Amino acid sequence: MMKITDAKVIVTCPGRNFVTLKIYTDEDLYGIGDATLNGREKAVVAYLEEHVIPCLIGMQADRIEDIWQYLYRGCYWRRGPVTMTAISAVDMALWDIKGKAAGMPVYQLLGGASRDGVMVYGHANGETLEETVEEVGKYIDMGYKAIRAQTGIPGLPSTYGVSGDKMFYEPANGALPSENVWSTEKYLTHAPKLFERLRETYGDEPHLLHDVHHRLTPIEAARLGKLLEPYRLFWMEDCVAADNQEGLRRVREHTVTPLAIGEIFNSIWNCKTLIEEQLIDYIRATVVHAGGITHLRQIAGFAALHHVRTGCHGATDLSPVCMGAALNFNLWVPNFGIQEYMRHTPETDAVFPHEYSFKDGYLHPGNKPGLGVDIDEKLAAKYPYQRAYLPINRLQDGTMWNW
Ligand code: GCO
Ligand code: MG
Repeated sequence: MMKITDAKVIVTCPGRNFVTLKIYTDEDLYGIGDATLNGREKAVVAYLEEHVIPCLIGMQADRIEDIWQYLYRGCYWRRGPVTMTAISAVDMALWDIKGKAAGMPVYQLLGGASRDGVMVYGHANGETLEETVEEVGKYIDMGYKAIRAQTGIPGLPSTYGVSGDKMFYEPANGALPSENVWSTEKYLTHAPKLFERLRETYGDEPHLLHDVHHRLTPIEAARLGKLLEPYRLFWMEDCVAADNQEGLRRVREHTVTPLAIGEIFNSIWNCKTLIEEQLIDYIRATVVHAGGITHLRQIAGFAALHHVRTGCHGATDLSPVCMGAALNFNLWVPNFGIQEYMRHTPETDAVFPHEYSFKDGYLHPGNKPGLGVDIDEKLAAKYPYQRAYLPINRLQDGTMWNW
């Protein structure tokens, strides 16, 4: 019987903040889990240190399901991003331990590989249409089969998805939130031109994706979906804010552009209607924010019954530990769709040595027991926490809007 003897939280900022939970056992095995919640990191640190770790000590490390239920049902206050990120971190660390104890990568424990590799999409962006088209070409040259494209909008000084650093896009860029300005009218006339150019330039083959980042109303999103139909997107992401799940029904009634949503969801209860009414095509919930492998597996199983496939969030603010967990999950999950892969900086990769590797548009988790990711604590200690916020967004008249 393997007991949890200790656990600690490691915060490091090799260019951006990452929170990692490390759980120790009496059998000389430890496991790690990602606990990063962009811009709200310290809330999860406190939640883990003050309210979770004291309960874990002495528990049986192999009882992943029971510990999940203990932390979810047992705290009375269910769900929410902070709680669910903390639960996810524990869950990931325990799967890591179970894999190490079994001498197997976690995808083997889940049921084994369903595919040879995990198709990923990269991020191309530019200030202008020309620049964005060129950036997409660079991803095609690197071997990507799927590329997300975002472009600047004439008349708006900055917008979501466009950054100076092309490879390592990082929006959490200020010790206080920076401000973007938004115009739905300008965006709706400009965005379709990008995809027209991309199909003209690169033909039918590459999968093209686009992220609206929660900015439209359902009827506006429906219009965009229709305008994009000739360019056959792989998906249109977060076209509306899904606080109201029924909003997607309006979009669905009007367009056959595939819909993806869910990077900010933290449980099945955020997407139950979306899935069972088949209002979406891809669910973006991911390991670190949606309850770990244990809960994501349930969401994916429910999605599989309703023709919805997975498309896990994989931005730079999810640490390599989450990527390792997501890749083990993706290699197994029957209804896999795609995995987002925004590369980490070399500094981050050095702090989190990992087994996963990229080849010809696919990632593979590797075959090391557990999640296949570790943390170099000495190196991590060289990068202390730095407060950083995501931007906020205002309409041109100053009204607060969704970023
Ligand atoms: C994506 C996301 C990110 C988020 C970021 C917030 O599709 O990758 O929208 O760019 O904005 O993860 O923390
Ligand atoms: Mg997104």
